[in-house]
Amino acid sequence: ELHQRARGGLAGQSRLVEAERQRRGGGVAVLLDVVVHLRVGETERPFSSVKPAAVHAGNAGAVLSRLEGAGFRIVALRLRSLTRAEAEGFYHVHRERPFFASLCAFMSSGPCVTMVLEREGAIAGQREIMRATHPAKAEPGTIRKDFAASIERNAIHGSDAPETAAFEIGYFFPGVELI
Ligand code: FUP
Repeated sequence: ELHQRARGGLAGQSRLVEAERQRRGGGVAVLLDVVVHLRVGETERPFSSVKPAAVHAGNAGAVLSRLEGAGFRIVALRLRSLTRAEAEGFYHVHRERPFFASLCAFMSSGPCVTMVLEREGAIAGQREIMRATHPAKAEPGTIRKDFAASIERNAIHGSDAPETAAFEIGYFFPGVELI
């Protein structure tokens, strides 16, 4: 059911691109396809989430401030507590890993601040400002170095590719029209 939801999000994105193409007039469809894709390529929209330990510690505002300070615009925002099943669905690529059960227990232990961000080069940019998965390996001034307690409680999640961004946005903001 959770993957159905995510697929709905993907279909929604395709519908938006199609609607934009129609709005601009179907006659020069091929050229417009190129324009639409170039535009999407310039400004990216990754999913982002401040994880429960960082929210619990009162660092959500500071993390958002770092993101905004680095030029990210918040285009969707929701505080939400994940059920265990939702956490498992979100991290399903890691289901065979030894840390999976502990990670999902942690991710469903309290509210997350879930977001969609926007910026040019936002996917690589967010990975840069988050830095290494393990906070001990991250440089000072990065979010994980400054706000994370451990590799599991590492303060923030950020999409690592356009495909994962589409899946994650569909998963957390199903049916939401992003402005
Ligand atoms: P990242 O994309 O940096 O969030 O890292 P991964 O996709 O590799 O891992 C996803 C999450 O699994 C991490 F945020 C934290 C958790 N994890 C562990 O708890 N232990 C590990 O050894 C590796 C990852």
